[in-house]
Amino acid sequence: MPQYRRRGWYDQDGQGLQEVQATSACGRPHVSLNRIVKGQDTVPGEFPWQISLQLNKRHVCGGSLISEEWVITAAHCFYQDLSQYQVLLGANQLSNPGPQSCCLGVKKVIVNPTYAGQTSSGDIALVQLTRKVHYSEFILPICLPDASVKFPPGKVCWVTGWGNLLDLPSPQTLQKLQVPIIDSKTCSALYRTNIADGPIPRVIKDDMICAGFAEGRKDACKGDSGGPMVCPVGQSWVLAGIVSWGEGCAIENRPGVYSRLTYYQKWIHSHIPGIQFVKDPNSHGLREWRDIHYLRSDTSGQKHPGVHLPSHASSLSASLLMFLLCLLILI
Ligand code: 4AZ
Repeated sequence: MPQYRRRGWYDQDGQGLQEVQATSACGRPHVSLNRIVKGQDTVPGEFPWQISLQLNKRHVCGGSLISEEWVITAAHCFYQDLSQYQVLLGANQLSNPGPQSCCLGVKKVIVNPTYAGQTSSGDIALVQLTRKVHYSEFILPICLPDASVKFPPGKVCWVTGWGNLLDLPSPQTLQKLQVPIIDSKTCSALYRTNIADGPIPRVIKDDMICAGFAEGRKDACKGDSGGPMVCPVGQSWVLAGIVSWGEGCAIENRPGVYSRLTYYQKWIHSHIPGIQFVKDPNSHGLREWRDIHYLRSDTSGQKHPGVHLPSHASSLSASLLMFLLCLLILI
């Protein structure tokens, strides 16, 4: 279901035929993700948050639209002067982006300060566009997860990208791949099997999340970097990871490693205060049950730091003391 009010067609310079009035709902593509498309090609509008980061008009990385003027991508995509970068939105076929697409310049890039070169932590960057985009059925933001959202092992998510364009036949249609989440301990163990000397780390850090297949064969690759790995949470699609690194691509025991979005909620919020983060509606029941359990533990005498007795409880004990005092006086 489209989450914007559609008044007709438009162009991105505002000089178009008619205009689309968009209300900002994230993670709800007009085109259903369940639609089966032969092979791994996507159809236009299926992943409307996907952008192509271009350096001197050449695709270098993927990225995701997160609001009308911000894109999120990998830190390792930036190695040149900002003026040489552009962001292409609303495209499905790179060699034929079409009138629904739009190319904007980059006003500002905020690279995470912990990023220290390839395969390091902090491979995440915020990109401010030179102006706000108009949402359409081909240009919509992805939801960002609240820090509390869990992406359990085995959860099936999607990674998208144009990959290495040399390998992608014309018209270079955006590719999609289903990848299950792999827990970090298992992923670290996989990365320690058959190790060769080299700079590849063997421990998956807290700000990383793995997804893919121990047997290899299917994976994201170089030109997919910075692009989205999205998972269903409640009724929306949420950005769980950003394509970051891997030892080669689609190699046995070397699944894809992504920057973990939940780790960066505070950092993103500090730079874009107005941005929303979605919670998992299905985890509420568990939280309520846990709260009840905690309350029970409290009444059974267990102490929790920061838990104070409610004021009516202290006034009750004061009244009891007064009653005992009166009783003593009477005796
Ligand atoms: C890269 O070099 C890269 N197999 C990105 C993703 C993967 C490997 C390498 C995942 O940007």
